[in-house]
Amino acid sequence: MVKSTKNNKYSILLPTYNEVENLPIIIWMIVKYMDQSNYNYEIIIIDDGSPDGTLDAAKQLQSIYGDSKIILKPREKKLGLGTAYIHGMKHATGNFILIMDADLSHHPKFIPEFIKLQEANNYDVVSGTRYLGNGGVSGWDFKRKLISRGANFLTQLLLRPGASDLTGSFRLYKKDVLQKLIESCVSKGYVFQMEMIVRARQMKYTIGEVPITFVDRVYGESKLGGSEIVQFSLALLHLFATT
Ligand SMILES: Nc1nc2c(ncn2[C@@H]2O[C@H](COP(=O)(O)OP(=O)(O)OP(=O)(O)O)[C@@H](O)[C@H]2O)c(=O)[nH]1
Ligand SMILES: [Mg+2]
Repeated sequence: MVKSTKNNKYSILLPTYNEVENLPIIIWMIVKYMDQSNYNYEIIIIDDGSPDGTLDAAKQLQSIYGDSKIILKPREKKLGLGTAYIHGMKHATGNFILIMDADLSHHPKFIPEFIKLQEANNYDVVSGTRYLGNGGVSGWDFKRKLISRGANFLTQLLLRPGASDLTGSFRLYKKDVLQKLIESCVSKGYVFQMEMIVRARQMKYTIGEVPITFVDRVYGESKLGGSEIVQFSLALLHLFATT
């Protein structure tokens, strides 16, 4: 029996803030890998009023690839990643949602691996992981590695979520599952990804993992600061106390 995947459609959510250099490359790569595998998909770009002209670049890309492939759902100003996903999901026509960063840290070559693993096991969620098998990070300094490892380690210790990469955001979800997860999540910012996967486990959703190599952004500025670290720790403690 050959399982048909023809009815599946993948909505790829790409939140952008000042990604004008990265956007054309990431779109080109997504199209390349999705077309190669013959998947049915759409790319939804949620730009939050980037001052660098990301939206203009997105419009040009839309005129190249067509408006059934590239969908633009911009917002006036920077409102944060959590709400960007919700906003994008509202307009998604696929039964699966793939979330990834637009800064080339997440390589589109992994998307078909996510999809194949999901199909093989009917997983509710497939998460990219830097902490299993061939996964890893490249271009991070010691401080950033320590923070990421530390956040993962602490969360593993306190919450035992049963997934190896908690702070990553490169993930594939069944759409209805993502909807329920987002509804149940209270945190905003960096910690949101961690809460999503912890809740997924609590709600007894099945999670598959694909080792990914994560490459630090080359263009644009990093936004991870001290306040994010504080927020993460507080949210972790909150989850620990309440779940
Ligand atoms: N729409 C929208 N996108 C955002 C916002 N903040 C970040 N992004 C995008 O979300 C993705 C992840 O953000 P990043 O800035 O790369 O966050 P990070 O990977 O934790 O940190 P660095 O890569 O080191 O900057 C990127 O595609 C950003 O352009 C926002 O407020 N709104
Ligand atoms: Mg990034």
